[in-house]
Parts: sequence; structure tokens; C-alpha cells
Amino acid sequence: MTKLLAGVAVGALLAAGGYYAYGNSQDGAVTADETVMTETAPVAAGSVEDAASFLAETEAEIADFGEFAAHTAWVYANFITEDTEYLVSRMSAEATELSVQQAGATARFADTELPLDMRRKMTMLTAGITLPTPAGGDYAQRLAELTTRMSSAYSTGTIDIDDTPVTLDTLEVMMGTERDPEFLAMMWNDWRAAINPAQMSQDYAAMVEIANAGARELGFSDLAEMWLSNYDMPADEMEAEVERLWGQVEPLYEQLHCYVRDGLNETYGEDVQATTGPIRADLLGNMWAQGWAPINDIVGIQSSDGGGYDLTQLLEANDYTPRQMVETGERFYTSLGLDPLPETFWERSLITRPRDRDVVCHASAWNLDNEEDIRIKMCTHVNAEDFRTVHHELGHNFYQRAYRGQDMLFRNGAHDGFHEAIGDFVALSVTPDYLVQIGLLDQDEVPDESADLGLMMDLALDKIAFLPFAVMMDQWRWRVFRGEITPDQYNTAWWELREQYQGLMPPVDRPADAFDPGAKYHIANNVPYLRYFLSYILQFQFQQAACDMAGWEGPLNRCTVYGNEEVGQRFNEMMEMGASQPWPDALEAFTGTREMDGSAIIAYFQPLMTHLEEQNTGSSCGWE
Ligand code: X8Z
Ligand code: ZN
Repeated sequence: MTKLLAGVAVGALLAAGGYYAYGNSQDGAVTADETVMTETAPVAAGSVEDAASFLAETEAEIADFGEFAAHTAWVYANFITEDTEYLVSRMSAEATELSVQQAGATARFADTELPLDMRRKMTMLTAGITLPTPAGGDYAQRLAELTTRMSSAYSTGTIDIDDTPVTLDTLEVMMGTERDPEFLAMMWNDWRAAINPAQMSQDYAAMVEIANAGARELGFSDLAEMWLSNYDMPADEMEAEVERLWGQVEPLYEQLHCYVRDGLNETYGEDVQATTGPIRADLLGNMWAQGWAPINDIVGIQSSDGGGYDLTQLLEANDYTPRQMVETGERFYTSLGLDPLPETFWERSLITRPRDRDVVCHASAWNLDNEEDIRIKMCTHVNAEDFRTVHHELGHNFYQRAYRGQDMLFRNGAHDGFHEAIGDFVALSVTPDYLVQIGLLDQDEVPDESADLGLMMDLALDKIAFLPFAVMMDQWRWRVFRGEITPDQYNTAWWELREQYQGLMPPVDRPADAFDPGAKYHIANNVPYLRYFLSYILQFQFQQAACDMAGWEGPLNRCTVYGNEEVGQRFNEMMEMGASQPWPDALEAFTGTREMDGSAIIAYFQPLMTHLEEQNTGSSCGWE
């Protein structure tokens, strides 16, 4: 009996760290040849009853293959060797092949009038494959070889500092703490050379060709249209939606950019950072300039009583261990009334980088069996950024556990931005008052009102700086998938978008064979990025709604919902829905509104916006 599989290709499962554990299969109902025929020849329309049994079988197979796939991917991600590369590549090829056949099998029901939930499942089976291939041939094997090679090149890359190899998780910390511009440029440049860019660029182009052909065979014009078809609306409407949301927040980004550029100019001088034009991408405290909070000490706002606090210092001063950071994160969720994590979470998670083997260090949350075998995998460092990331990852796990009662295909986020927003929303409650409650800050150290702008700035360096980065990541990919950016233009087009959206420039000339997009995890590992942009919009909508529910009347940035079981219950109700309803229904269940809206994040930062506009008068903002 042939095992057939559909749903999200395991390339995606791997890449997203397994929080989608759906790969699925169906026992020999359709052969590959028949699937090809469905593309070209008319087929008899299936009845509603046929559709129901097709979906039931499919979902059972999703559960079965998904579990196997997740365990294989977990072993690879925790122990990268030739052998686990072989295993994951083979599993991934099988997953893709079968998922594509399964997607093809939904064509039989294209004209059947189906109940809404069944229609949703059919759409998920078709549009939910991150990297499809044409049916038949050896496409899936070739694709798996390409994606595995890119993934391993990214995760095993190191650079030499003083003749010692340094891994990315350590480099990431150093990009935030080092202040010598030459040293920063060296780390920045060497990391981009460490991923085997010449090979990766070729692999990426070959991958795009296969996946685009796969998307076309499934009825999409290209992979961009397919990626944009997972949001309960037509792809072009979703793209317009992104433009609308970006337009709402862009003015705030421009003010932040202007203020930070001035701060860097004062710190480093005109030769390193001019007061006009783009900002040097290596000076912003992050390897990709996607979050700038680590340079708050040089570009941030000091309050009159100096009353800010440094979460990294608090964690260090209290001798926090990585495991304690995770325990603290868990306690937040249980304070909302959610059940504690299972014992197996603690036995099976990877919390720090092992010293003697290669692993995928990029933080991820996993659901191995779609029931209760949930885990995280992180190379945690004791600092503020990873404290937030711990809450982020746990958000994935608590969401996964909340929707486990749903049908298999609905065990997912309302959309992928919801999945990313759960934990970040929770981390917005990490306020001074909260830190007092968990004993990290003394009551008399709580900064007074005069520190509000400084605290807000610290958060804006993270949340506002991120927005244009998140938009440009998939702008680049959509254009690549559409053929508007050809392989010889990969890197120059990347920098055009970096400049256009973020107002950044590279610190050193880019070599001809550079492939800077591939030096970012989600491109080397094919994780769509629009989800994070949507998450950064949504998490402030969640926070606004939660603080309203809690009856909070002070400034939003001081609101914590720690210990609030009423909020927890409403939150859980949304999480339990999983992907069973269109996302506006889930959003409405928690916030009362059916639209994604940037006005929540704008309102949150309004006092900062006013302050920045005042401070920036006289500066020539923008970078044209
Ligand atoms: O990749 C992640 C998470 C795992 S889903 C750690 N994030 C994005 C990134 O690191 O680029 C979280 C925020 C953005
Ligand atoms: Zn995430």
C-alpha cells in the first residue's frame, strides 16, 4: 500500500521548528499518475460524502506521518551529521511528494458544494505547502537535497575570532554588546561569508524554480500567490492588507530611524555614521538590524532620575540560569490559569547549546505528537532578549496544547501571525511591577513616571525597528518567486529593499558572490516571514484588549496581566479555536474586533512618537 502524504511539506515543518506538525498521508486512494491526470483531464466531481471520508483518512495520515516527521526533524536539529542529514532529507522528500499528491487529490472536490469547514480543510491542503514540487519525477528528492544543504550551511557556520571558531548564537550576543565599529563590521561581514553564500545562492535559485513549478501545477500563478493564500482572503487582498498596515506604522519608524541615526552619529562620529542617509547596518545591536534594543544604552532616552532598569543586569545579578528563565516563563502562563507544562517538556527540551555537536540553534517550539509532547529548542543566553524569546517559544507550546482537541487540520494558529503573537503578547506584560512580583526588582527600584519614555523607547527599539525588516523579508521573496528579481540580482535587490524599507546600508562593500538574504535563518530555512509582521501588529491589539478586560487605566506600557485568570480564560478560548474558524472569528473572540489594525501599536507608543517628533525637529529625517 502506497503511503501518500499531504499538508505542509516537512521542509516547512523543519524550518518552522515543528509547530506545524502537519504532514499527512492517505492510504493508497490516489496514485501519482492519477494525480497528474487531475491536472489535465476532467475528473468526476466527488460527493460531499466522498469529501468527508477523504478528509478523515487524510487527517489520520497527517497525525501518523507528522509524528514520524517531527521525530526525524527533531533528531536532525539536535544532532547535525551526515547521517541525520540523510534521514531528514529522505523524510522531507517523502513528505513533499505525498503532500503534493494529496493536494492534487482535492481537485476532485473543486466543484463540490462543501460545508465551510470542509472547504477550509481543502484550501489548507492545497495552499498550505510551503515548498511544493511538480508531481512525479525526482523533484521532491532534489528539493530536499537543496533545502537540507542550505539549512545545514546556516546552522553549522562559524567565524574565526582570534583563531577560535565562534558560533552564531554567541555572535548575536556580541553584536549587541561590542561597540568598536571595525570589530562590528568584521563580525557582520564574516558571518555573511560563513554560510557558503556562493553555493547557497545557487541552491536557492534551483529551489525557487522547482517550488514555483509546483505552485503552478496546483493552480497558483507562482509561490508568492500561494504563500499569500493562507489568510482567509484572496492573495491580492492580503497583499494590499500588508501595505495598509505598513502605511499605518511607517511614520513612527521614520521618527525612530531619525532619532537613532542622530544618536549613533553622536556616539561614533560623522565618519562612521553620518546624520543623513541610511544607517550602517552593523551598528544597531543585532546581526540583521531587526531589533535594536541592545543599543538602548547609547541611543535611548534617559529619565531624569535615571530610573530605567536593565533586565539583562537584573537576570545576571540574580544568578538566573537558562532553565530558570524558562520556569519563570511557564509561571506566567500558569498564573493565567493554564495548566503547567508536562514533565516530558523538561526532560526532552534543549535549553542550552551542547558543547560537542552541531545543532540548529535558532529558537523553536515543537509539537512532536500533536497531543502533549511539546518542547522548545533554544541556545539560551542569560539576557533580556532571550528572556523575551523564552516567552515567545512557550506561547507556541501553550497554543499547541490549547487547540489539541480540534480536528487534525485545525490544530494550528488562526493564521500564522497568531501563532507568533501569543508569546510576544505575554512578554508585553514584563513590566517593572511584574518584575517586582517575581522578585527580580525591588519595590523602591520601580522607575517612576519620568522613566516612561525611556521604557517605551527600549521597547520601540525592539518592536518598531522590526516592522520594516519583517515587510522587506517577504517583499524580497515574493519578487524572487514572481521572477521580478533574477538570481544575478539577488543581492543587489536585497540591498535596495533594505534601503527602501529600513533605511540601511551595508558597512562594507558586498562581494560579487554575496548572498546576504541567506545569512538570515528564515530564508536559508524557508520559513515565511509575513507572520512576524502580522504578529507585531496583533500582539498590541491583544494587549490593548487584555488591559481593557483587566480594567487597567494607567499608561498601556505599564499594564501587566500577570495573575489575571479572567484574561487567561478569554485568551484560552481564542487559543482553543485553533484554525477551526476564519481568523477574524478568533480575533473577535478575544479582542471584539474582526480586523488587524495598526492603531493599537500606534496608540501604545503615542507619547514616544510625540517626543521623537519634538526631538527630531531640525534634523533632516528620512534617507533619500
Ligand atoms: O524566528 C523567530 C522565533 C522563532 S518562531 C525565535 N522570530 C523571528 C526572528 O528571530 O527573526 C521571533 C521574532 C522574529
Ligand atoms: Zn515563533
